[in-house]
Amino acid sequence: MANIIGNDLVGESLKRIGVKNFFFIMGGPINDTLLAAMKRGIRGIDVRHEQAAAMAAQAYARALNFPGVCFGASGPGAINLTTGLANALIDGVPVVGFGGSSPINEYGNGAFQEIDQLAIMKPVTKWANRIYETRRIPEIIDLAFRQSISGKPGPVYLDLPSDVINNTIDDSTVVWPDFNKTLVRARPQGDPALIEEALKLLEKAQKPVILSGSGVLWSGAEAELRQFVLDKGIPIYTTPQGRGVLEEDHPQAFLNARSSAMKETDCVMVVGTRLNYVFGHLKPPRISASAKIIRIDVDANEISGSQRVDVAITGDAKMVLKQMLDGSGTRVKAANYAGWRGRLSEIESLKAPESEKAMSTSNTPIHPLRLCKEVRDFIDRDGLLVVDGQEILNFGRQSIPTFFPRHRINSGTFGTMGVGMPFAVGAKVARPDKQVVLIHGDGSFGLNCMELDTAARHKIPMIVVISLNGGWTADPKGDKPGRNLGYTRFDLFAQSLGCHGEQVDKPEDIRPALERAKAAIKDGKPALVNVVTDHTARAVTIRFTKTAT
Ligand SMILES: Cc1ncc(C[n+]2csc(CCOP(=O)(O)OP(=O)(O)O)c2C)c(N)n1
Ligand SMILES: [Mg+2]
Repeated sequence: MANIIGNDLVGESLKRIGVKNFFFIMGGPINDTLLAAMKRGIRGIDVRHEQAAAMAAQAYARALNFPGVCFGASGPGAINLTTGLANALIDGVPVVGFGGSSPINEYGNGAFQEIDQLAIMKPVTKWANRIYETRRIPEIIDLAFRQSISGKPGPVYLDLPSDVINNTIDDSTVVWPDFNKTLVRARPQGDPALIEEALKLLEKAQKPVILSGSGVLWSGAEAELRQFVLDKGIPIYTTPQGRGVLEEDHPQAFLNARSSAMKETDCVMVVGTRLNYVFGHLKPPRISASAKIIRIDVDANEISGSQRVDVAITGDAKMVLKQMLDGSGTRVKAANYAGWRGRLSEIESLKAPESEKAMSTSNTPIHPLRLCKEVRDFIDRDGLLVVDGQEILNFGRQSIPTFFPRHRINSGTFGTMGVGMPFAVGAKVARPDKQVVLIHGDGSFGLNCMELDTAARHKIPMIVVISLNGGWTADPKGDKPGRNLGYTRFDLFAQSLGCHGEQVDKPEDIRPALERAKAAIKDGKPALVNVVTDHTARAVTIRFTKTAT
């Protein structure tokens, strides 16, 4: 029999689960908890705002398909996690957030930083709980990680009251789960009868498309989906979060024909994605009213009665795609859709040169699309690209391709500005072997720009490219409230943090500046290139929603 303190139970649990990194800001009562994890070899990255800790954890999870971990101190520290956790909830990303909190035995007596953190966290997480008994710390941490990845993934929160984590107990009373099994994913198969119905619809179809999302990546089903797409010759379009399943320069990637494909298709197979405004809820005129709809989702609740659906398969994407591959034989074959691919290929070859032309302007101030072209031609094929902002996000989405899954990390349907810097930090910590490039709007950069300091202190080298259009969004008419921010010298700000920093005004100077940035990050510090762009350039994109900014 020996004694053990609650903090060590937290550190030991994280280690046994396989956590290698976490993001945090120090403070009571979690300092000893953080130390307990760090002394077990887990890297703690102290950030400059807790929202950034949660966002970095989200990007880390997306890059590795492993839950990201973040900590906030009690009261305001924990509450600051909420924006990042909410963003992870809307994006369906497994993040495990911990918050120190005031002691249970003083509840209601006005303890330091006392507030009902659990109540605040419940609506912004998939699951939130408080640990009341020291001996149950490992058991409940195991449950938290399981909750984060099971079914549709999402963020979870655990409240760590100071008296629970600072309590010393007899270690023989501790409940130890088998942490080797914590992150084993459940893989429900689809109902074979429904698989058959889905295959029959595809067999009858002449112009099928596959729409997929990040659910495919969480399931690890990218190889099965790629095989299905190529074997069966079915065009695929993904959500911004699910990009890279098929390399976007593949002859069967008809990116520029997206809206025509959606309008003309007669059968849509939706795999691992919600049907929200990104796909126009599959309503006409985006998708024809007569098209047949197949849904494959691990979460039956996602296939709600109000959505269009002909065959609804609840199951894990990897398993269901395997079942479909096994069951389809030669019934569903690429030759059936040769005409359809030909049509989309024609549209592609007409439209691709138009996009290239729009990206090749040489005006000053620089058009954001020209900036995107320079980054596109510069970034490693297997580099991770993070983008944040509005105009620049839209321009970037249309113009810079993705070649591998988990290599494109943006704010999703929650549209959270400020994710860029923390996402880039999380992505680089997850994949230190890869080049990480972040394109950031100047306004959104301001929200978490101190994460450049985090990156500098922790030697997390990345290239940050700012689209400096002097404020929030484009403003061709000059009529938006609070839009103008001026032309901040973010290059000098970067230099003041010990980073490489440069400002660029002319299009031809972008590439050489990016090359110098690439050379400069070799010593482990980040680099920032501040590019003055045209404040009147408004991204024309499919109108997603009724509101516009
Ligand atoms: C946290 C948050 N605050 C405010 C908004 C509203 N908003 C949406 S786009 C945008 C402007 C982004 O400007 P910038 O980052 O400079 O990129 P640009 O559009 O200029 O390229 C704002 C403020 C938001 N989506 N998220
Ligand atoms: Mg801007």
